[in-house]
Amino acid sequence: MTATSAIDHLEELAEQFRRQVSEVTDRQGWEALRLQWVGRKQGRLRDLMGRMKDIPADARRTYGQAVNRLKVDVESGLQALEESLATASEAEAQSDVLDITLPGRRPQLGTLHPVTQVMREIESIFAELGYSVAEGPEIEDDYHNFEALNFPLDHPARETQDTFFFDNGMLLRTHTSPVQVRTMLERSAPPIRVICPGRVFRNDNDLRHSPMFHQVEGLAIGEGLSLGDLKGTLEAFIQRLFSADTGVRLRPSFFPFTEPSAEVDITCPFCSGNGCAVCSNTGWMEILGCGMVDPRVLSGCGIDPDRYSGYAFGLGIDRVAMIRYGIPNIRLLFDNDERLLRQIRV
Ligand code: 2U9
Repeated sequence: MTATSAIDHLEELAEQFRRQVSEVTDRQGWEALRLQWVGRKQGRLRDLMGRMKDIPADARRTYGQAVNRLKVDVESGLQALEESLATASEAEAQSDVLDITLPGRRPQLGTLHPVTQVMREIESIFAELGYSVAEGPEIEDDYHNFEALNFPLDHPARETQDTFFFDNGMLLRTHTSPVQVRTMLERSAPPIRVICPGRVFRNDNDLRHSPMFHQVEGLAIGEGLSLGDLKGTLEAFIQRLFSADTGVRLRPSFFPFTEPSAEVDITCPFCSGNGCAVCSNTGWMEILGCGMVDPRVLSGCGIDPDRYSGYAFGLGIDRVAMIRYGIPNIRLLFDNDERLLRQIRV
């Protein structure tokens, strides 16, 4: 072997060592590599030093220096590999430690929004009373939102201060009543018993009003339905939603779509009707609107008012959620602030 080819061979060996280092994954592999290269008896470096006598005298110095460089590279490579294996095994050992005295980690659970919780509860109460759920579009036309419900052309709700209109005359529904209109128009005949939950929109924004809020409206149509049936249904509903001893009273009111119409108060759930700051010491709280469906609305929706009668009601779900959870400002419901959402779990 010439001196030049012996030195080239050393470079190949250095490359081979680097490859082997990259393949070692554990302490045993490291030990085998160490023996192969720097072992006292059969180590490759010892063997390379032994070949010095075969190198021509004038090249021995260069060859010796090249073997030394390889030796330094191999030794430092082995040392670095040993350290990195030690660090990795320490990390692995630590990750494997199971301290059974540590308290368990409770997984973070999401929750339904308070409005959704109340909405589901209302749906399930009415399901028990024989009502099904109907839904409809949030973008409506004037006919389904106003005309079919007997709103006069000059009614203030038809003004842009109260209703969001699109340029093409369509609008964001101001109540879920158009869903009942659609239900009556679609069904061939009564009996009808539906509740219509959903988002509604009004051009209103203050501490108690949000431009988007949630309503549930209900409608029952059949033969011989009376104001007594309406009151009984609402009492059953309210006493399930609040408590069995909640008092209910109807006060005369006016809506274009019902006649007679009434506002419904319940005894204040905070003071059981004795008077407190929440109910301004009256003992009562307004919660619902209701009435017997106006015969003009029935006939406009294809139902014979001489044969059938019906009642309807509506309530704001957000308001119920605010009363139930003591939330003072409607905007808190829609800010998605986790501090509020975390407190309200069922
Ligand atoms: C049809 C016929 C009648 C739905 C009704 C109310 C009374 C009512 C308000 C409660 C609080 C709206 O969210 S709120 O501001 N609603 O007072 N709603 S009767 O009457 C209907 C609906 C559809 C075809």
